[in-house]
Amino acid sequence: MGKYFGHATCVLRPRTTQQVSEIVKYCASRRIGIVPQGGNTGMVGGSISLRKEIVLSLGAMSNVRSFDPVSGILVADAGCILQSLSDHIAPHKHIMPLDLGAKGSCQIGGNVSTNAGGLRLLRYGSLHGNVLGIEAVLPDGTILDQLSVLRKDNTGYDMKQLFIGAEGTLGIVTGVSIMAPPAPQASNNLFLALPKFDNVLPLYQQVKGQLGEILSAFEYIDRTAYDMGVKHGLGPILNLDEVGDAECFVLVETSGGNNTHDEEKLNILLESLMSADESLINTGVLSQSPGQFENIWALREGLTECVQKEGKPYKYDVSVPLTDFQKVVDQVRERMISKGLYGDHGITKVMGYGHVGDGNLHLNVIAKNGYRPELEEALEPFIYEVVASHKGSISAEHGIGSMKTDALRYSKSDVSIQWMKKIKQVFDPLNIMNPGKVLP
Ligand code: FAD
Ligand code: 2HG
Ligand code: ZN
Repeated sequence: MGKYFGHATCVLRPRTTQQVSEIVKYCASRRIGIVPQGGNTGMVGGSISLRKEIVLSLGAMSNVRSFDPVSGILVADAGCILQSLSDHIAPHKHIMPLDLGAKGSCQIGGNVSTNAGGLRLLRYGSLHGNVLGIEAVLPDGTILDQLSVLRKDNTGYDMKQLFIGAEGTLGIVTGVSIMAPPAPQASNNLFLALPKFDNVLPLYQQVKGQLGEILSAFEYIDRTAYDMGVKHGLGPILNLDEVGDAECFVLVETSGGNNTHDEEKLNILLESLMSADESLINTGVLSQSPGQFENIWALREGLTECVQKEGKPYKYDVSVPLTDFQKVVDQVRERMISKGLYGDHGITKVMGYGHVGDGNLHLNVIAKNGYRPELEEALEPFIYEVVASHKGSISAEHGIGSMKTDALRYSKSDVSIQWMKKIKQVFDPLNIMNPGKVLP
């Protein structure tokens, strides 16, 4: 993003958990701050050194420790890249329970530490359910071995849950045990253009009703984001004449056990949508080949990169009720217009895309000519206040990092923050683990 700049003077790349433990012991004895770093793809400035803390990069810890094709349980070093884990288990007909655009660079330890959501959450649920165990090095250097391969383990406090989404503030995750689901026999996708945003909710209801158990993703792209994607070489998925003045688009994916059955369901869905008297869609296309399936996904997954090409993005990853998705985007655009900050001298685009099925909106506000303090001041805390007024969350899946520490209070009560601080104090009394992140 060109927004966060690290100040580390030293990067260490341990190869074993034992080495991580020795480094942490050394740092604890001298009160040296440590920033754990995975693939460095996080979006909230969590993996950078704010005040010359050392960076501890997990990239050299990239061994798969075991995979059981019967249970689907995978145990891997934290530094394994998500895509390489997918490739490792693909021949055994399993997939990772999470998938995201950053899969070629992000690491499983980073995914767990940010509690990454992504494109498969609708189907397989969050990492809080899929991670069976972790191995971590605690802030005094002790190795916590909770690398369980058990589905059921009800023996008191479930400490691994604290590390899922802790963003490196409680210790360094060195190993992960995770449940990988069987690969679906058939995957298909459908891309739909909708005349207006108000149709998204009824469409979601209809899609859920007709596709039932095979529905695996329901993703949203507004018109501004779609046009930007096309401009930068993605798609176009649909014929422009048929798209007409569509306000937004939806990507529906199915993953099931029988291609004929799934295709039939999708065809019936598309037909019923097209032939309805007051159709919820302008047009739509059902992928006809693996290439087209990939193209449709490439448009959705490529938006983040296009945003970078378009200018400097202010990124907001929020949870709001589905009905309020577009309202939030429009409110922000109107504010920038009313403040005279919209146009080539300031903000050139305000757009929304995201995981509708999970109520997660990615609001991206683009400054063509670079970040400027007056732009940020107009956006924050305004956006956080809007989100709080919709009883939403200021971070749906990207975390808090260094970007949102002051905004935490919009989504967590004083009591919650107090207890989070107490937990931090118990684990890391010297405050050497990723200082300045998550907690205000
Ligand atoms: P980093 O960026 O290196 O670190 C992230 C945080 O975790 C930091 O606070 C760091 O200190 C900590 N950390 C990293 N490794 C460890 C470890 N081993 N132990 C302790 N702490 C650690 N996120 C989503 O949720 N859903 C998406 O769909 C999604 N799509 C993305 C698409 C793109 C193109 C990009 C660039 C990012 C996307 N993200 C998404 C952001 C997401 O948070 C990261 O991609 C990913 O989960 C972070 O992994 P990483 O290995 O890069 O971690
Ligand atoms: C996604 O869903 C990622 O594509 C990135 O979480 C979101 O670019 C973004 O704002
Ligand atoms: Zn996302």
